[in-house]
Amino acid sequence: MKLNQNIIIERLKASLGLDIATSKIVVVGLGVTGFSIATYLANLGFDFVVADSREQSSIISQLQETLGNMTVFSGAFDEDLFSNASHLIVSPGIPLTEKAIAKAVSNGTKIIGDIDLFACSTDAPIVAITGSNGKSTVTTLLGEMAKAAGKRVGVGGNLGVAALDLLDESANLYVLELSSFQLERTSQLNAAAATVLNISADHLDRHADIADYAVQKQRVFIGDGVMVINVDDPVVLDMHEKGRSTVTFSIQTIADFCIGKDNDLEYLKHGEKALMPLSELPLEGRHNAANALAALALGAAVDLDEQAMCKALKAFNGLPHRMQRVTEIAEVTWVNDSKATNIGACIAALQGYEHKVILIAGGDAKGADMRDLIPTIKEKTKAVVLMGKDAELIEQAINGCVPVHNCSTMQQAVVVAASIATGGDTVLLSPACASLDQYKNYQDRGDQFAQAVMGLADSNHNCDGAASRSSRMIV
Ligand code: UMA
Ligand code: ADP
Repeated sequence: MKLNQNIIIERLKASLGLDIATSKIVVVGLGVTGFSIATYLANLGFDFVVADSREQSSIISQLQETLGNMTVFSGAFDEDLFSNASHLIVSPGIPLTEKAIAKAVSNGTKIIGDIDLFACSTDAPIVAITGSNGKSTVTTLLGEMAKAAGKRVGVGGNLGVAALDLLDESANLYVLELSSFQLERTSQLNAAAATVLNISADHLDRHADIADYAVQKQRVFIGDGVMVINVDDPVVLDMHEKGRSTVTFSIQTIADFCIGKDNDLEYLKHGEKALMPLSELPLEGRHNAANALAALALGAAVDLDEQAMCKALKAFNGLPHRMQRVTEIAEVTWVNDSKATNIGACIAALQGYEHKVILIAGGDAKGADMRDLIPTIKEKTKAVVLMGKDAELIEQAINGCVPVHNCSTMQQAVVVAASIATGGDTVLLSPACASLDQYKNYQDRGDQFAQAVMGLADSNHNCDGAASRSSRMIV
């Protein structure tokens, strides 16, 4: 449900001080979010200008084609422009410590984000999902559950489609994935149900420390909606506010949504009720059982039908680049977990294996302490192949506890991993780092991995017919 324009305009004024007649607004950043903000403001009749630090961009002409001739400042941010504004609506990728923004704040300019605008523009319930890992999986899964339960649901946010682009009069539920960057500039979110899935070190190049990162994540609970709490994570458990309506989930202990055993068979349970056998969950790994329970708990908090949710769960095969089996060549399984852009995701991936794997890791560590990986690397890997900007940092942390091989390209890393692997092994790309030092994004990194692996499959096919018979394409 999208509200009528006059109501939205009134709410923006009452909640955010955005006055259609007097506010001086600068939309800062013109990517997916900036474009959605500009379109939203223009449709409501607000005057505003846009600033983007890139000198030239096709998105500027695209914006002007869509919305008519509007003022876009490109190049270094103008301190006077920002300080003279009443409001800066800042895209998540732009740090609030940016000099021109910090100066404007000290002059009394207000900072808001797209999620604030979104929250003022609908009365439909919002489910808000954040955490260090699992956000996209849980958001997509819950979207599927909502559809199965007959909801007209808008699914997006950090997942890809900007929240404001989801606004639709016919929607009766929104499921939003929210990042710490979005949350740090949000004050109006009053989600019907919200969760912080887990906290592990990430984005420490943008946040002062892990405590600050967790505080920004905690903002997902602003308001009085249902708190969905992962009782297995002590940092998350600490966020619980007494007196708030709460649903808990756990893969380790008893909770509202948890795992129970009956005749040696494990079940996903709601209270005493067995919902479905864990074995019917198509997603691999214990962490995905936690994701399934989180989605069930969030769905229950907004009254989705349980049977419909379980049906969606059984049909959900996961997202690409997350623990995705690429292929098997000569009895070696190759797995693409390129979306593991932090330590927590890499640890979860490794812990899902009962045997030792060959790990391909490295990239931009974003300020994280790589020593946190070591106990799991010791326990779960037989060798580590390293590449990317912070390879040396990881090698120092590993300190010889398992064999390390250094490579400069993915192609090389795959060839080296193949030379170490023997029948029955798994080679896992789970980098524990962001990809931007060497790739366009994590998808590009995952695609290059899959391509290099398929190249091996081809050469295997060309030189060994017998080996090719055991080479099975799974993607
Ligand atoms: N820009 C500047 N100066 C800067 C940095 C950026 O002018 O110093 C400009 C860029 O030139 C560009 C615009 O700002 O024009 C980009 O804005 P943005 O980086 O906020 O990116 P968007 O395209 O608006 O995409 C954002 C999210 N990106 C980030 O948070 C970095 C997308 O999440 C999200 O899907 C989208 O909004 C819709 O909500 C991506 C992401 O990587 C997937 N998120 C991080 C993550 O998941 O780890 C948080
Ligand atoms: P996000 O959107 O938070 O980055 P994704 O669902 O895209 O989360 O998964 C990102 C990475 O984290 C993948 O490598 C995935 O295997 C791993 N992962 C997913 N869920 C969890 C979880 N609950 N705990 C730890 N790691 C997880």
